[in-house]
Amino acid sequence: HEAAAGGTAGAGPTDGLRAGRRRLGVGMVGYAFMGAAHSQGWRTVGHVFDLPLGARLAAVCGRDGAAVRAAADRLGWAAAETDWRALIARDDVDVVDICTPGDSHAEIAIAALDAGKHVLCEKPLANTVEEAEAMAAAAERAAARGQVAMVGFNYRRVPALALARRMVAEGRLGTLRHVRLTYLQDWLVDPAFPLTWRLRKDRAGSGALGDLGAHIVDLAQFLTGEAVAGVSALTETFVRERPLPEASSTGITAAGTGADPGADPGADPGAGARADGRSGARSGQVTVDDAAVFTARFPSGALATFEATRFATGRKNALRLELNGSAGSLAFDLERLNELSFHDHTEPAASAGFRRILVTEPGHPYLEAWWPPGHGLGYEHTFVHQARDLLHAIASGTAPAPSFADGLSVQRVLAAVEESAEKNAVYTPVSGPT
Ligand code: SOE
Repeated sequence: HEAAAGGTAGAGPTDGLRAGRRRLGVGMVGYAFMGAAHSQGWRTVGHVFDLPLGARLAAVCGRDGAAVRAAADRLGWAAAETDWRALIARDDVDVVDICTPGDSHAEIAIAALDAGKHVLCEKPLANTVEEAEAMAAAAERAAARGQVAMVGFNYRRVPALALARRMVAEGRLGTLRHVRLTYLQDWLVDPAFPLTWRLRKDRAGSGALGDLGAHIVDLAQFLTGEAVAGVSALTETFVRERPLPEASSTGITAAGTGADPGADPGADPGAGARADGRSGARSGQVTVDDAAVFTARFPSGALATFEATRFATGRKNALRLELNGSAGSLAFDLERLNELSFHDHTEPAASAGFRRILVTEPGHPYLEAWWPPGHGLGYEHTFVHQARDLLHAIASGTAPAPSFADGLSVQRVLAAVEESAEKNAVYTPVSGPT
């Protein structure tokens, strides 16, 4: 499956790959929001980092021939395919990058691994624990053959969060007591927002829980180095019926801006679709949660709280977290992603307090290759870092992080949250004498 060596004169756009190093062919399935973000990562990685292996954007795949060809031109892919099986079978594809809704992750990932390809799969890993288990088993079999399978929890690659992990591992926070994470967005507040794939359980697995909650569960486990041991949850669907989407509607936009991986032309109405007698407009049932809140316990005894919602007006992509330990605390907000707040509790109380670390120094994770201090990175850089880490894992033959096993562990937490919410063990305050 080897593609042209890097640095060959006349072999297309050049990047920093040293002569003689191999360039892997990437084949990507899905091409809207996540596909665009991943494309940016693959296009850029070799121009920024000194890599043991390069990447070539070999082919992109989607069902609509004209649309996928346009996407290939726009995003920089050498070829377009309309059948993911044909993409996997290509000799010039070494890595299969899955950017589709969750209902196709398992089938594509397992087929790609069985065909000898490395795999990068968007989060959440799957729609069910059973699918995630099958994927993790396929990844384990493939690892024995030297293949790598990684799940796309890209926020691990925000430099400030990689630094937070380093500080926790170094013991800068002492014994962790509280782990507090929220992931807040507001794009579903309008009840006229259409019933796109992200609102359908058969396509997305769950709602805010799998879309946003998966990120914060992964981050909590990544930052603490511990697996969630038990959860207690509430979920709610605030708007239970929505208009059916137009052909151009996508996952998080009402009309086709091309900004989402789930561009879903010809989406079928889904369960519960009906004709509205008054307007003639058709609507359907929302079959996922709009919000999930849950508490959790870590084996060390630390307590955690999580909140995931698409109904937090004014919050666009507010992934916020705070860790409190016996020796200090860390706080982070994705809407200010170059900053990490740190309180060192070992300092004299008179001068201690939260201070802002500007995470743009060359000694900070991933920053050695970017701009001078203070110039800052953004959302898209996390996908460049993801591509970098995957290429390093392939080159060194080491297990990638987050692995499919990590994705499965998140999936199990999501399933436990759903089970807890269904059982609805809510205790009513007992009234007594006033
Ligand atoms: C939409 O809610 C979304 O694009 C998620 O699907 C992504 O995983 C998250 O990073 C940003 O928001």
